[in-house]
Amino acid sequence: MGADHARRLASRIVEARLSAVADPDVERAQALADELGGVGGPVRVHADPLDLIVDPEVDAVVLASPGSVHEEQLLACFERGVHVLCEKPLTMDSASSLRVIEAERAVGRPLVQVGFMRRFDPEYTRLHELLGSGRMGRTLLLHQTHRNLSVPNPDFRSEMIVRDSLVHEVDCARWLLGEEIVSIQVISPTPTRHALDGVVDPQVSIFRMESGAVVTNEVFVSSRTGYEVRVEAVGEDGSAIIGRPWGEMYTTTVGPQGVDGAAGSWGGPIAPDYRVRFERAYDLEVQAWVDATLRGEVVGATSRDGWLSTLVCSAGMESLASGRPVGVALP
Ligand code: ISE
Repeated sequence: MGADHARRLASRIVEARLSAVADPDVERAQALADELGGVGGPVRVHADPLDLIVDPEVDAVVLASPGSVHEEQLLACFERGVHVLCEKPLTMDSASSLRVIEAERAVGRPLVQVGFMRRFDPEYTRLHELLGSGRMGRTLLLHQTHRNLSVPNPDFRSEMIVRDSLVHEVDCARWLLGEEIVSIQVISPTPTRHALDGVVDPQVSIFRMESGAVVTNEVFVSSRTGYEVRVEAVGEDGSAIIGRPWGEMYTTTVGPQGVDGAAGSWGGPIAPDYRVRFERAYDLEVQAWVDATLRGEVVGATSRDGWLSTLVCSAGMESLASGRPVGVALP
């Protein structure tokens, strides 16, 4: 994801220049710097992200590191008072997210945007506007589907589905409905034979919202079909679906060898991963971050949104273990 954002910053985002990259694997960072250095001027290379954060050439930082190191890196960004786009999850638990929020407040101005890129996806923003307009009446239900092709990490664990994947659905439910999640239940169907040993995949979870609305979520990260993310919203006066794999255009092909009378079929490719499916959303997200940073503002999901999603995911992990609904201790 870091390389993806670096390429985006170097070539597609206006009013920004990629000045440095950091990776403990310095050879990898150097190869990226060599690739992108020609595009917008030299790119400095650091092995330690904390050195990048204090590099005088750096005015703003994108963190695409694992969530477990976000707290330390965010605090270093606050020390320098630089804006930061931090990939989700903000941190791994509520206590560390709260420490981040307090440190940001101590700086005296908001600095963090959390990388919930779906808030910038054109289909999601249309659905957000529609639900907010009230044209479908009150929203009663959301059905969210989130499938990944496969899991690249041999150390993958069931909790990562909650913390790294379901966290998007948590943010979308809160943002689309404009209210908080009050309880979560994670149900474990029979795991696919393609899941790693001991991994609960797929998972179905149910959110209860403050208004009484219910959100159902399927997260299936070894689906083997591709990257599929969609939502159906059901209101009192209508329903709406986004993220259909066939998008805006529905195409058909003739039947086998064009035989007269044989029914045709429809179909097309499915995106292999989020970098492809949400490419436009990421571009819009990073451009909005750069524009807001230049104005000294923050757009999109804030550190508070990051904290609240972490809080829901912690309850989700408790429910994953027990199978029972767990209340979210909202402040
Ligand atoms: C990954 O970290 C993401 O953020 C993707 O959007 C999600 O689909 C995937 O499951 C996560 O592992």
